Amino acid sequence: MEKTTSKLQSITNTHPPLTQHKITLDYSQNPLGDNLEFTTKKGLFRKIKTRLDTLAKLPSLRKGNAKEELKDVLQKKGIQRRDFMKWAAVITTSLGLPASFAPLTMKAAELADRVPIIWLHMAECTGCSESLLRTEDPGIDSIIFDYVSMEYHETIMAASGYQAEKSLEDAVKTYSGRYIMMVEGGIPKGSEYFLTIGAGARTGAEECRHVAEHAAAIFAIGTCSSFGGVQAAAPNPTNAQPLTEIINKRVINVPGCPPSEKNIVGALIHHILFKELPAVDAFNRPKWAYGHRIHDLCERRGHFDAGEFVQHFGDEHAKNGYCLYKVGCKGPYTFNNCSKLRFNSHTSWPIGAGHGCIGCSEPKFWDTMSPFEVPLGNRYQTAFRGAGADKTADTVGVVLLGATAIGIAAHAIVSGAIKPK
Ligand code: FSX
Ligand code: SF4
Ligand code: F3S
Repeated sequence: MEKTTSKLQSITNTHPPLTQHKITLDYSQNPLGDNLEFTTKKGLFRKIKTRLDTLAKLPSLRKGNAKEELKDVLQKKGIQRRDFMKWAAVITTSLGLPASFAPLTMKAAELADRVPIIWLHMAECTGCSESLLRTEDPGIDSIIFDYVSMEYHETIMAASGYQAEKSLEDAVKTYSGRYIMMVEGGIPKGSEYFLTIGAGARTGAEECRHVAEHAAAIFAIGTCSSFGGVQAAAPNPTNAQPLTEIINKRVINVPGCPPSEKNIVGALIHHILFKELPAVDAFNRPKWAYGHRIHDLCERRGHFDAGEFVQHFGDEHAKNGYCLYKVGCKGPYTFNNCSKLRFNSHTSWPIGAGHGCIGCSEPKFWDTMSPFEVPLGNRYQTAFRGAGADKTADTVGVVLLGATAIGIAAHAIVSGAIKPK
């Protein structure tokens, strides 16, 4: 005891009280230079503002009503400034930025017409574009995608045939090194001619390689271009592959079948704010959008924890909004932000509508997560000597413990599945 006291005394004698320490940050002495400044809120704000000021000096690239600013476009559609501010607050916090940065997000949206976009369609259903382009009651996300400088997008452009190919070439040449490339759909590799596009019958892979060569940033929009998707499902007759297997440049994946409009627009706003690529997970998905499991923020999570499950679609428990795990929900294995942001201007989402998550933002989900209305647990070797999460839930006996066991098994599967590349 005596020894301890004397040791403590010697520490307090040699170290002045903490309150006497003055912490100063001298950026000129900092070996990380700008990086440390970047980590402070003020420094980050300054950095983004400088980036936006530079963009603001560039002319709008929109054709036609080029002088019409976003605020006028929103007003015409009956969207109030207050709604735009609310939208900006949601995007800002989703991107992991302080709420006080919302004015910067609004500015970034207003400058979206300074950034040219080339959007390519490969083998897919166009649901990813549809996620944004709904014409009935378009939300702010849809309007922003209408406002950007979309230089090439086969679904919405008027040109066709050779004229369309010329538009693509013109856009690549004019905006070389500046445009964002967004790709929707899986891409046949090897026998590339399973997918040919346009009057010149160029293969999808050729088109991707050509456009990627001059792109400033590349986004795979949807699970098909991110991971192969439905056409890459077994037996994958066309050898469809994700974009990363076709080109040799860094790709940010924005999966989902389809991805939500918020994740597509968020990816664009992040690029406008930072010009840099976002922090990503092991599957190159932005952490701001795919950092949590569906299960973590699900509105039915309380029922899961209480062991209250829908046993069959249409039963009393379904009417009571119980957890959908036993009718196949894959929310515990799926990383996405649907439970927080929902779809269609925040109106609903799969689990809200009464069906389990099918794991649509995960690699190979058509093969690994199906049959979609059957729980996954029994088909995986888990921490419970291969008994499977569902069997465990049924046999443990204590309802709460059963639910917890599913949670543990789900964690085990997820952490086993996610390995850095
Ligand atoms: Fe795939 Fe996009 Fe699924 Fe469809 O086109 S992600 S099939 S919703 O829409 O690529
Ligand atoms: Fe929600 Fe599905 Fe998790 Fe149940 S299992 S809490 S429905 S995500
Ligand atoms: Fe897809 Fe599941 Fe969201 S099915 S849309 S990741 S709730």
